[in-house]
Amino acid sequence: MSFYITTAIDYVNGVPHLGHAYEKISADVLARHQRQRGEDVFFLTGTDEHGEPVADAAHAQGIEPQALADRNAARFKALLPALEISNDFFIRTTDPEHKRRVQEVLARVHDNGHVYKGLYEGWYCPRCADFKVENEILEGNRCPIHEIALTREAEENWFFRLSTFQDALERLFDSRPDFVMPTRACNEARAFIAQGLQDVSLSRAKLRWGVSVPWDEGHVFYVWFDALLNYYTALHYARAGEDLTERYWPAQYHVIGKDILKFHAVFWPAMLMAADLPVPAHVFVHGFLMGEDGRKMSKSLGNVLDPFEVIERYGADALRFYLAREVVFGADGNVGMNGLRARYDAELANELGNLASRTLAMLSRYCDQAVPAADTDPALREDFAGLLEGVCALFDAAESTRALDLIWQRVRRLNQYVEERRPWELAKDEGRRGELEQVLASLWEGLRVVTVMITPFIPQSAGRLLEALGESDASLAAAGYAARVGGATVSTIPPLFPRLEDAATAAAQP
Ligand code: ME8
Repeated sequence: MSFYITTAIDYVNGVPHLGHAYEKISADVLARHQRQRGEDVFFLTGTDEHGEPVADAAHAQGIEPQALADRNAARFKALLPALEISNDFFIRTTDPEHKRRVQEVLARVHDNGHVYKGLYEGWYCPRCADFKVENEILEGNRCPIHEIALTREAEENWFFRLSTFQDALERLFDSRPDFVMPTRACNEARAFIAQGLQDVSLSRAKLRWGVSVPWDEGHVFYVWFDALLNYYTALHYARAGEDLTERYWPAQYHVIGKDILKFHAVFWPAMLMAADLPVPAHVFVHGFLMGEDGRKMSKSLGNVLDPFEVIERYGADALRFYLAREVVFGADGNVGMNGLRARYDAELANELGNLASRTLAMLSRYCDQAVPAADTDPALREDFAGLLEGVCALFDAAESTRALDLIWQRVRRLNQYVEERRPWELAKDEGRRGELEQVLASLWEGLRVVTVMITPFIPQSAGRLLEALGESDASLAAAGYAARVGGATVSTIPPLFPRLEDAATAAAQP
């Protein structure tokens, strides 16, 4: 089965921040899990480069929009490998292939009779690049998101007949209650539709920085339609000489933040229907990251979690793990350096790190690095029964935080098993050699299983650990807890998650 997953594409008027990193990591976890299941995955991310916010920011710096876009797109792109994001393509909406395809699709929408020319007048936020409807506007005609003063704008432009899709959208939401996930976001989208949909402006006459309207060259498309179409256009040119549309369209998940719900849950499916294209399976709406004090992160408040600082000090896996574990996917969460440090110490270093070094050390010391050929302990087998199915079922519902919790319960169970069975004592008694071998074989198998399953969250550490366990198969087909094991050769490795006081030294190592 094909599994196409996308993130929002980031505005290049600013530089990447933790919210951007969080979204890319969250989508990456889903993509990696599906690859482990053997699905045919395509994972797209990129940058949103047209529109007023970018043009304004460029002019404020005295440079051309393209120069600003080039500079900042490079920073967004560079963030991806640093976060171990496994995207298959990076789209920039200034790519000529994207622009051509946007024109083709929207010309079809025009030819299908869904656009008309009219006069638009309303309150406009240049930061959102969006007109605001009366009931959203804050006192003093301010933007509900940016709180800045809105400007009164009137211009002749092309309109998309969104209002005529009212019934079709209601039917879509009725027939597919999980079209927008989670439920809270779905309800919000439905409430927006229930208010009654107004037509939306599709083009801008004043702006030059955008994709020109093919049937009226004096206009450029409103940046949101250009941007939304990235999910579709990328498949046409992501692979040279190949069109991936048939293979991957429609997407399984568009992963987005809650501030851009209306565009993805309402405008986007209507636009696709207007272009005779199938709509995506799901729009998944994640929450917002806030500081540990519950306030929006800001440098002046000193509650910022800087992704680059975390990566440098603890590695990308620690950041990925912390965000996936701390912030329930689909809900808001408070994050910061204190919380990260606490989970790093307690969970990564003490629980998983310790389990790994103990298991590898005991197999080296007592078994000469060879995993004993033995039946695994039925008690552990029982504790692992249903784990794979449980993790997959949670991932099917995009509940990655709960999936991680299920895996983590087994990490804790394995540590408890070590304490219960005390292999170092068994090793003192030659008469209990069989027992020792069974305990170590069972531990090895448990550690192998959790490592395979946790790979999407901490890919680099999991890869190192699997290699040390002498087992290279990271597919989920290999993630069942076996009744009998043996034969692999383990090796010992430096701590996966060095203790904090050691972190600086470890970072200095090659
Ligand atoms: O909205 N916590 O771009 P963008 C979590 N270009 N997620 C956050 C966040 C936070 N504190 N702040 C932002 C745009 N995000 C458009 C998208 S898609 C066709 C066009 C998320 O750079 C935000 O919700 O403002 C969005 O999903 C993504 O980062 C990009 O935000």
